[in-house]
Amino acid sequence: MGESSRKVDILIVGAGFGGLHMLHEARNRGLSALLVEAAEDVGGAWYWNRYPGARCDVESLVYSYSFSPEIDAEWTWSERYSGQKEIQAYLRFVSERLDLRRDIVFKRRVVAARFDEERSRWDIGCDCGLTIDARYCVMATGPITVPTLPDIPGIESFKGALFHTARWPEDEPDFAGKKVGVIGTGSSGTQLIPIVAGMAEKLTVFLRTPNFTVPARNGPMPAEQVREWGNRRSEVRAAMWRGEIAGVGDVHMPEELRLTRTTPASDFTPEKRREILEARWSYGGAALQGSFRDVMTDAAVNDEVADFVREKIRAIVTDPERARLLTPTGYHLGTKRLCVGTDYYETYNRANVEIEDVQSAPIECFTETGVRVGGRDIPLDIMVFATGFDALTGALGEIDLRGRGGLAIQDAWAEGPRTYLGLAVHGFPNLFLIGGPGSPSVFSNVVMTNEYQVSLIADLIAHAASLGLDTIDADEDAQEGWSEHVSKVVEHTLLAKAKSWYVGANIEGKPRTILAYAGGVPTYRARCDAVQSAGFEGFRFSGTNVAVETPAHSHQHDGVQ
Ligand code: NA7
Repeated sequence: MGESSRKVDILIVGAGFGGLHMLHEARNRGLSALLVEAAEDVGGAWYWNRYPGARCDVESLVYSYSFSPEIDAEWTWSERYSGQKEIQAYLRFVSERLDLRRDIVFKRRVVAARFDEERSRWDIGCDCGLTIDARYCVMATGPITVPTLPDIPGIESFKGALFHTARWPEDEPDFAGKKVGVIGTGSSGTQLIPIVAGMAEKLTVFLRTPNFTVPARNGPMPAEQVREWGNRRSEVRAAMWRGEIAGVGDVHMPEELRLTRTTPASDFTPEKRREILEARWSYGGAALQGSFRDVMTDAAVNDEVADFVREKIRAIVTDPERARLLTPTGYHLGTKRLCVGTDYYETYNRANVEIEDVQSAPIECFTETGVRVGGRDIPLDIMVFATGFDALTGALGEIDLRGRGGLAIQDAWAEGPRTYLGLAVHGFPNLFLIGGPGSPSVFSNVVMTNEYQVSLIADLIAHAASLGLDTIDADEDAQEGWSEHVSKVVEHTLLAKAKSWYVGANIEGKPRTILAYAGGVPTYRARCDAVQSAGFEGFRFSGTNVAVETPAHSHQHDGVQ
């Protein structure tokens, strides 16, 4: 076979955190593996989201791999919350360190994957004609990777430049002396707005729903914290798995403050609660959402935290009308992802920044020279869309993915995604998901849960091999049980009321269902560990009594040139 077709044990889609680790793990387990990536380099979401200000909202010390003590020891983060460039550099470093590139094909997009029932293998097709024949297929396609654009008439007539934050060009656009518009004030818009405001002649923010934004308090990583991390990382990560340290970090938070996240708000006096909120606001980052155990389950507690942020907004934004427009109302804090920013509200005190309230008067259309809002023409040289993603199901929906009987994933998930443990989909044997629907994914430190899923998938494949079987499918009842649990877990939380991408509400026609598992990583892990201890209960193993190919050297693919 030539370069246009490959045969491997395991095909992995996506070179982000999950996919790269899966490739390494597959090789370690003696499987021949190939990774296909649409971009021209590693990084996944961190390759594409290179807009000014793109930064992690989880502390970098814990937004990093733990599976290799060597990598952990050899890499030092320079900031508390790393920027996109540094995170991509880290993934490049890992790729070189583990010699991953030799099994990665870049600039190829998987467009079709069909399960061949007779051979119990996946036939995978890429946009360029490359086909891959693989026993197993792992979709490490990322939970938030497919960008969405609002449907605004006349967009093709606009003579200026258009950018989406998630498809940012390598050559940085020049904002100097330009009139720039931004649509979207979620995490991406919130990070980008202060940076662009500092470069553009004028910035107009087209604001629909104001978000709750907390200050990151980012800064250089203090040397003593790096040293301390070197001694404490295993202990901290174990505490994270037990739920004692939040997935977003809180790594250096004083113990007394950290523990308030496991205590109901009512255990504290109103004065003490205020003190805790102030301390967490000063600590910075999404730690505020974890101030008390019941922030996401008790509306009154949530209101207290939300009111605290609203007060901060009014204290920072000097113009009362702007402060009013920027103050979130009508939904609970955290039901839309809490934004972590730097100088976000302060930016609205700048003379070159305007707010257009597009909730009251939506953008009517693009014109050649800008946009029309409420009958007024607003001139623009550049419009930036920070308008979000078709989250969790978007990436798989773009692939012509077919399981048994030619069933398309879009049909299997017509009423919302159903998975077993977020790992597998009934009727799609030997297909595994990392960070996908029904897993903790975006409700967790996704790097940490991805790592756990990678080892589970590898163990599952090894288990099948030990049985001499080659086909692994999720049992339908087990899948239903898990999917019901995923829905039930949010019933008692405020998340169920969310009108956000967490439930597909940002995409017209997308079924409204909670897309990720909100039961917490300790519960998820306990459930998966129990399943594994019971011989991977809920999975069905079958096949032709052909053991998984285990080549002596991982880089020797069958028939691969
Ligand atoms: P988000 O959080 O989905 O934010 C998208 C923003 O775009 C949000 O403010 C939307 O307002 C706004 N939007 C979308 N369409 C429109 C139209 N037509 N008009 C005005 N405003 C619009 O995406 P992000 O990229 O910021 O963040 C996604 C995740 O990536 C983030 O949570 C991190 O985990 C990384 P809306 O709220 O719908 O009124």
